[in-house]
Amino acid sequence: DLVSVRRALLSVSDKTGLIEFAQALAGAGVELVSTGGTAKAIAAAGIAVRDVSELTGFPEIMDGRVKTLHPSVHGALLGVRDDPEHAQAMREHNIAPIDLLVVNLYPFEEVRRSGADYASIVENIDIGGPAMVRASAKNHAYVAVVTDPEDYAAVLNALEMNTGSLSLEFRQKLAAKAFARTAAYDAAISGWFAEALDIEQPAWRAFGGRLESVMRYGENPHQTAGFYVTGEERPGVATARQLQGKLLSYNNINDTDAAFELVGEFDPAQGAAVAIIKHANPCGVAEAADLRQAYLKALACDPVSAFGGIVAVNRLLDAEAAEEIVKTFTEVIIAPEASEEAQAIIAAKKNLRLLVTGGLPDPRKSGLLVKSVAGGLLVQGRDNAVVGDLELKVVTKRAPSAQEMADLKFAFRVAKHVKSNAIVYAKDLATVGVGAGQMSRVDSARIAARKAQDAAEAAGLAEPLTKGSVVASDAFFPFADGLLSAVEAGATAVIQPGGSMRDEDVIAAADEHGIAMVFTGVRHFRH
Ligand code: 93A
Repeated sequence: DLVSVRRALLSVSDKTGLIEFAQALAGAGVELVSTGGTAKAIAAAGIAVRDVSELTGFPEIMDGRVKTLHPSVHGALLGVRDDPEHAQAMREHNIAPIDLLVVNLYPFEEVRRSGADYASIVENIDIGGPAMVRASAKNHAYVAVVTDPEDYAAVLNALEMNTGSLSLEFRQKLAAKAFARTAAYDAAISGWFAEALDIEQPAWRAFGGRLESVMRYGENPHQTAGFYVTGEERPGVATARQLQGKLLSYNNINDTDAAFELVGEFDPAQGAAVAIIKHANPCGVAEAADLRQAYLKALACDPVSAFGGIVAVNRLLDAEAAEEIVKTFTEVIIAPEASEEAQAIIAAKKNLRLLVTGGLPDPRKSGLLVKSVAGGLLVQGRDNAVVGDLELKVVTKRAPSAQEMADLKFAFRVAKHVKSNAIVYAKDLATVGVGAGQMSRVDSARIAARKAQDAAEAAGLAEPLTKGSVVASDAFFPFADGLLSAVEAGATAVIQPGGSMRDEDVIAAADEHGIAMVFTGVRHFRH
């Protein structure tokens, strides 16, 4: 079952880890053959490498469109070594077998995402790469094919364990991965055509979507993942243009969506809004006169959690805001647009992804939310209730002041985007404490208050930021305890749906403490 690796052909666009890998292969006595750019990179590192043109006796032509598409290459990859006729053909045509193929393809997906022009996207459709990958994967009985730099270490490890050979089981796994890669690659190409030509091809559709990309992994590294786009014309992560940075991961896409849907709640004509998201929950949201101020206010809510977060803004990203954002390690920035100066500032952070959407999503628009359960799919309409459209009912003796009312609406808008049970403290149009995802509402209230306390201590403030704040709850307080916890934290006004059997108790507790409370009549569960 073992194949002894004597000759390798390397042809890679993504040159990550290439030199180390080539060095180790050469060190193990493997003869290296390579295409133009790859050969150049290997030779520049002082490693012996032969150009594929030497093998084919044919130069690379047509700007590299034809470089490996040659019988000497494909015969070397496809020949059945044990078949006397194949062996005879190889001898007759002077075809030296290739035992290891290392290829990653022209970066079609990245180029497409970067918003390149039609001709550049077409030029990045790799033909020779997939042909070699498929040939080697088909002939895995004799050839090993590596399509992911992440696998270089495992290949070297396997070579060392088997003294220069690779097992059938290992080659089979590599072949399966290779075909998954070419399938995803072609799906991306056909998907691009569908979009460019505005045609629908039902055969690609699954759950009303089309496979946009296959990610390296899902929520965790041991899970596989793909990204389907539905074609819904909603400015957001699925339709955004990525101006820079690595490809988005599964979690990045999920969090970026949460971030942008949240800032979509804030009308840019009314104010600049910023949301910072971690694990799909906001750890800071604020509205201000400009984005820089809004970002600083949002960041102050929970600067510890903001590290490695996703930042969404509701206006053109300007240089002043970009300048502040890059001071904290951030994974993704998503904005309707970004100024040239802002782009230049962000360009200094190579890995930071910048996405521009061309607009904001309409929070009132209907749409579908899909979630899977064992053996089924749950489908519901998007939560498109907006607090500004609701009839708010003051239920306490004291009515909120104008400032409290503005903060209450702000907090309820944010609470809609926080995993239940959601408690959001806000002050001066900025969150000061967010409690998310707890099984009891009172725990969410306590966590939000404690986070506000932590933020105050970190900022060297004498008082917790919840002092004189307002609080929003995504669903009714079933008992007075949640409300009392908010009172204890220093909140002066409350917004919640109402509708509990014990509303009277909760209202009485509010009145007793001089709290102003409004009912929205609408709940914002989010799980
Ligand atoms: O333009 S191609 O479709 N024609 C080919 O014959 C060919 N052979 C390899 N693209 C081809 N490749 C691709 O070139 C590989 O898949 C790899 O992505 C890239 C490596 O080129 P270089 O070594 O010049 O950087």
